[in-house]
Amino acid sequence: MASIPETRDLVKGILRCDRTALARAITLIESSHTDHKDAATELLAMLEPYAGGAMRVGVTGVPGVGKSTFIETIGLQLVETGHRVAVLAIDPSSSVSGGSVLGDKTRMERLSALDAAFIRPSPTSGALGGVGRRTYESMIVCEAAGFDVVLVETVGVGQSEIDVGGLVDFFLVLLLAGAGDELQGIKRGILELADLWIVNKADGPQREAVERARSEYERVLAMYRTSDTSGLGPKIFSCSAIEGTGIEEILAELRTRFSTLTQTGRLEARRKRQKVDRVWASVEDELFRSVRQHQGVRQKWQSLREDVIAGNVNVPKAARILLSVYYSESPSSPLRTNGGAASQQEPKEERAAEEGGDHTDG
Ligand SMILES: Nc1nc2c(ncn2[C@@H]2O[C@H](COP(=O)(O)OP(=O)(O)OP(=O)(O)O)[C@@H](O)[C@H]2O)c(=O)[nH]1
Ligand SMILES: [Mg+2]
Repeated sequence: MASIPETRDLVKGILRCDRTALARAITLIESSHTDHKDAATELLAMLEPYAGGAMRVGVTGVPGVGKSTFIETIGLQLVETGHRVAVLAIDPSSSVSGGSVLGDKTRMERLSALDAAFIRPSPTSGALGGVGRRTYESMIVCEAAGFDVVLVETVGVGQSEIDVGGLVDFFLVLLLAGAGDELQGIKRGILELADLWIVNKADGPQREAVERARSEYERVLAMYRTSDTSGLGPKIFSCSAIEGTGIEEILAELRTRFSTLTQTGRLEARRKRQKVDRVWASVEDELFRSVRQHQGVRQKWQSLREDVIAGNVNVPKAARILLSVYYSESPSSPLRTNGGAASQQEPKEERAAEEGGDHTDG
């Protein structure tokens, strides 16, 4: 799997949109095996020139709000109008809805049956971080395979949707009626990140409640709204993902926004910033994984854990002990080549400077 000729074959397969090659590539990306990571890095380098052509849309919301149904409905409409649609569904290990990965696939039966669609559920169970990295890299693969819309489904209960917000061009939050203004446990930060707020299940006896909720959300949104003339500020919609009502308007809005973003150069600027962020997110990921898997750290942790629980060692001390084991027993670690604290100072400052210019978009 790791050899260059094999990677070349994989690239050829992906460019032909061969399903087996696509699936193999994403499996490679999801693997935490060091050899696989090298191969994945090589693969992405070859695919990147062909990527970047899709409209990237993140869809989040509490379990059961209708994300998969919504994605299938807009996916079908997009395919009908000539698009090729890839769906990446992230299932956080902490998901309350347990086992929804399989459910997602079966719930998107109609979409997954189409040649112009590709659906890939990505379990995060047991993985150490990396949701953002894997999703970003899988997105590149899908784009290279010619999909011009990538929809990312993620449950709005944890960190993953915030990571995903930094990967996509648009971020949609699905909401339910009747949950009052407590915003259904969704973090305020997510709502502020969102481009479209969509109250779903506007059908049957709930239709009126949805319209009431929509006005309620309009009021909430008015509190955040700044003077925005670009048409890119957050907006509220309602729809029935099951019946397909309200979907046209949402798609029209996405198309308008996408062309505004493209024509004004904001899309390119946004993606450049995301790319820069991805580098640091990958470093963070890689370091975290490396520390967690480090033999000496794992050994130390066995006894240290008990000391922390018993109150003999406090939290910051315990963290420092683990890190000192990691640094002292990682002679080949690039972290040590420039020596200790001074080498870490620089990137930190650099990062702060980059972050400063980063949230002005949208
Ligand atoms: N009445 C009504 N029900 C809907 C609508 N959209 C989804 N549902 C139903 O709500 C339930 C959950 O839908 P999903 O699309 O699986 O929701 P989800 O947000 O993807 O759920 P998780 O992936 O488990 O977080 C299913 O029984 C759907 O049939 C809608 O527009 N109207
Ligand atoms: Mg779902």
